[in-house]
Amino acid sequence: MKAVNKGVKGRDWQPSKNLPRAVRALRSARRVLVTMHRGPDGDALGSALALACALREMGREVVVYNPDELPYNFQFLPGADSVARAIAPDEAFDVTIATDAGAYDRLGPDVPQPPRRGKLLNLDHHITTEPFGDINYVDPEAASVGILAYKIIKGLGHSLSADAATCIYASILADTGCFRYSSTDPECLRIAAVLLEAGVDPWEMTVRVYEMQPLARMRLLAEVLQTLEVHGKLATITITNEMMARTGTHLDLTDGFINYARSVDGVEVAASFREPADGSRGWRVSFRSRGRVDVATIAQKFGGGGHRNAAGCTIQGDQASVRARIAEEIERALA
Ligand SMILES: [Mn+2]
Repeated sequence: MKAVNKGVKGRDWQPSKNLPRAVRALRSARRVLVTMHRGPDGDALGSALALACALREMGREVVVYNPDELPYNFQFLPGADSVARAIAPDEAFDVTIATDAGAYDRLGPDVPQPPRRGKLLNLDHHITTEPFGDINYVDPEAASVGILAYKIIKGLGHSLSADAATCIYASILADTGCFRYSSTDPECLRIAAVLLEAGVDPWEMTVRVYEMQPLARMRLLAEVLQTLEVHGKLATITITNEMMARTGTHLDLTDGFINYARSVDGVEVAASFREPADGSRGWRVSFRSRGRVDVATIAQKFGGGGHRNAAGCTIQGDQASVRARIAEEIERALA
């Protein structure tokens, strides 16, 4: 649900210079930690598992770590069943890879401090990402971080297994909305062709990712769509704790709801408001743009980040004031 950063000015990440640095670090590594942003999505998880698969095939010892629940529709990916929720305090690694993270503080709390984490390799494509790695292989024009994983596996001279290909394909599906968003480019389509040759079955992937939805998710969607409001070019939806309790769902099942708001004819920007769960830091606000408004810039004003057409942030306050602050920023951007 991401990208279209093409033409957006940002830091010059020099991905073609940093790819060989990433490959070199992994070539000499024996123990590798692979992690990703908390509350992982299909790209974060798919790109992490693709690298884990390939590195294990190459004889490396790999730990994949995320403290949070994995997205229900990507739990079938090879290696997802062995993602660790915690890391023992005495563990040490030669390289730690972070995929799709955007910022160091989006990683889980158990990522070891230096020197036990080894070289920190930041793999990302967020336009707003921070250069927190020892090596930052960042390409804001990459359709998904899985594309970067693909290039690293190739760079290591390893041939792509069906398992690694499946994980990369999942990451591309997740971040291009099944090859629909403007992040879809010739490069990801060419790589997708190679993934099919490596054994990926597109229909099977579609079924696993999109057509095995829990009934409770559909019930929740029906409730959330009742909250759809359209004011000019801005559409909003709201997800409350009560709705989730009533339908027996949890946050993990709301991914993609916001696209229904953006898909209304005439809407330029959609925002979704998730009520804070007990103990969380505030309202989780997600943004989607059709392309005219750069929502990454808006999210950044509230301490968040993302891509030009898909971004998010967390804001404290009551619902009315949070909505008013967001609406004001979006209306300014639309003007
Ligand atoms: Mn991504």
